[in-house]
Amino acid sequence: MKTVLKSKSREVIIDTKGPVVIIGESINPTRRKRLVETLSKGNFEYVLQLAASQVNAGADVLDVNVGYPGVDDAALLPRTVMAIQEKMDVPLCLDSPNPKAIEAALKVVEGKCLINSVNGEEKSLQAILPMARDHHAAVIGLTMDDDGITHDPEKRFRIAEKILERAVQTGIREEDVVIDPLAMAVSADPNACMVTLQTIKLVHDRLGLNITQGASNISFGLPNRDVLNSAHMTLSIANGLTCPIANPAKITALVRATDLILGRDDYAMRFTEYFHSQEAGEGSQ
Ligand code: THG
Repeated sequence: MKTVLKSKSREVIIDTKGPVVIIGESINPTRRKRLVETLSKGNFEYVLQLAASQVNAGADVLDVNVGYPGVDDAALLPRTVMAIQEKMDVPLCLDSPNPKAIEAALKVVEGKCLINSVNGEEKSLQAILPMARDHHAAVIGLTMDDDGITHDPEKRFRIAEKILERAVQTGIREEDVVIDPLAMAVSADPNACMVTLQTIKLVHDRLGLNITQGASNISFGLPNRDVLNSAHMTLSIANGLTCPIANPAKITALVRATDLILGRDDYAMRFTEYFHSQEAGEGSQ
């Protein structure tokens, strides 16, 4: 199954057979106060720097999240999208729980973006799915619903199935639904990663859809986050994860290595090219 995303003139194909597509996570104000400060003043220099450094480090798509207490993201998200696409030719993932912010950003985004996100709640399905259809966007479906977050992989799977059914009924193509099995902090729940890994496998085996996750979520509150994120990333890819939202500066090398091991990188071309590009200093900004 192939999900095609587009910027002004470039196309990124997320294929369930791989190789893995990296969605850069860093345009996100969580612990990045400077991002909100600069954006609120209409200064887009820092966000453009985050965009360029992530692309140089291996991001294929950029997640754009400007949500922060006190920020009107229905106004700020479209302005940020415009600033990024004026300088960069890379598909975007519009990240907001606020349907009004998504709608405003869809009006200005070029190409075919990924909406982040819809979930199984009735009001979310009704607000987001028609927008995705009307703007020919792909959409991430979070496996939670009106009952909240379940810790049973079979139940998360059933929510994924429901989101897919509703999307198709609305007029969205099956390949434009990308499922998020919910990656949560393993410091808070020792079983959190296993539930996510099992959900990935069920969605991969039974629905054959592309799968994303906020991969760095799992290591919140723990030391040595990079090692934990890397171990979880490899296992997730082996189970069917195809387009993680992650920090490319920290994860691209491991993703290239995993694709190579899984037989998705003929003659180690992508693996080798990545190392040469980083040696040449592209990733060091
Ligand atoms: N699913 C979907 N979208 C999501 C998430 C998800 N969007 C937001 C989030 N979760 C994924 N994005 C991030 C962004 C940053 C971090 C984690 C997840 C992060 N930042 C470092 C920190 O907080 O310490 C700071 C900077 C860094 O080291 O790069 O961890 O689950 N669909």
